[in-house]
Amino acid sequence: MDEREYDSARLSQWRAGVASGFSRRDLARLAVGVSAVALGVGAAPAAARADGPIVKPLPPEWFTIRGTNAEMRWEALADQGYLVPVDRFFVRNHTSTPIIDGSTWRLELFGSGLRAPASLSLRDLKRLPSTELVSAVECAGNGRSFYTGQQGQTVSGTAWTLGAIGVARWRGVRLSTVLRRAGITRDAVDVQPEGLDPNFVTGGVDLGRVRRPLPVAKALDDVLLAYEMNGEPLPPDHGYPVRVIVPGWIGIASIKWVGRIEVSATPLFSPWNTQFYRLFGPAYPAEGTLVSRQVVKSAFELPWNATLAAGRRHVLRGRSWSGNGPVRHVEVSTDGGATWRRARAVAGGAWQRWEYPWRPAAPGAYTLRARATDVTGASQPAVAEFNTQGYLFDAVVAHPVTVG
Ligand SMILES: Nc1nc2c(c(=O)[nH]1)N[C@H]1C(S)=C(S)[C@@H](COP(=O)(O)O)O[C@H]1N2
Ligand SMILES: [Mo]
Repeated sequence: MDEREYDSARLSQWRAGVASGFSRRDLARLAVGVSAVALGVGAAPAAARADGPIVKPLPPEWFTIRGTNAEMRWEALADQGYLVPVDRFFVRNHTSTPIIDGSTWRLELFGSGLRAPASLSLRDLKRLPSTELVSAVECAGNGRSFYTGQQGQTVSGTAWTLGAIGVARWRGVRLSTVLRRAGITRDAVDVQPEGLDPNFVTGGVDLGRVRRPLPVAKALDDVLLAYEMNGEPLPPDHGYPVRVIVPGWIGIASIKWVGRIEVSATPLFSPWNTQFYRLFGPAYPAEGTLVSRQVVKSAFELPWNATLAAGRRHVLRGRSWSGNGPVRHVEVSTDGGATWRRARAVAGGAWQRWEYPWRPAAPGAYTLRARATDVTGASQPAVAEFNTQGYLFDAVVAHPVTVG
């Protein structure tokens, strides 16, 4: 499947009025903030609310709070294994974590791309053949603050550093299994999961439930309806009782607290594929470019401005990852990007762990850089291409440390 073709075909159908969901007029209204938009969001069961936006404890040594979100500090992974434990996993909430009763929860499937509507309980879902998958969930805005911090550019959105990513083991049922049993038709084109969290209201406009369409080819490929994370039932903040996991794609595709899935024979639109999660800017067409797949990134398992002893051998550790598949190699520079040497690969898969021995001779200020190349040959440039909403920051990040 060619994602660019998919997007441009849908855009022309949208202009021609063939698509359903979020209209061009809605987008125009949203852009000028005139009035509330009726989105035709159906009745979904009300969910109880927690006190704050996030339920789990957020100790400051592991997390930085950013509005309704919590970013993982990279030093929180320094003494950890391959997976990110639930207690350290970042949280990205458009509003707040809903408290859902798994015994009354149902997944409703409907739309013009199904032979008939279907409804499943959690027990029904758990009776279907299950599968396990180690996959990253990463926000499209991960690294956004470096557009400003490294490139001096102004972008909108949460000022994440590099901690809006986590890798976990997810267990659940393939979305394809559920769609086939529900009778997906041959003319289905889009599949849109929708969350049970509160409606997202921004700029005085109620955008309805968090939702974003997936092309049917991806939905039938490797997408999971997950009910377990690292061997435990999904925790409330990460989507209890069931969330979508879309390997390789930006975090917004992996809808949490999924309650309804629309399967459509006509293209679907939501604010999350028309306004948000599109690349706008001088390098992009006026209608923007849809974001689906993640880019290549690297991070050191060190605090920002870490202090390291001079004249001693240190082992710098880090992780690199890409939405295109495995990382092929990682290079590290400790001299401001002048010279690069290969890091030692430790363990690969959803992300690549690596280490690099370093003996800094003289005290002073240094910047550490890591640059990964993935299986497709995609690598990390010195400068990321600007887009107004600061998505997909793939440039090499200069990590400052003090040698004392
Ligand atoms: N229903 C719902 N699903 C959602 C979101 C949300 O706010 N509501 N946030 C999305 C975004 S933007 C990201 S990056 C991931 C974050 O997943 P996590 O909080 O489990 O780390 O969830 C996605 N799924
Ligand atoms: Mo996100």
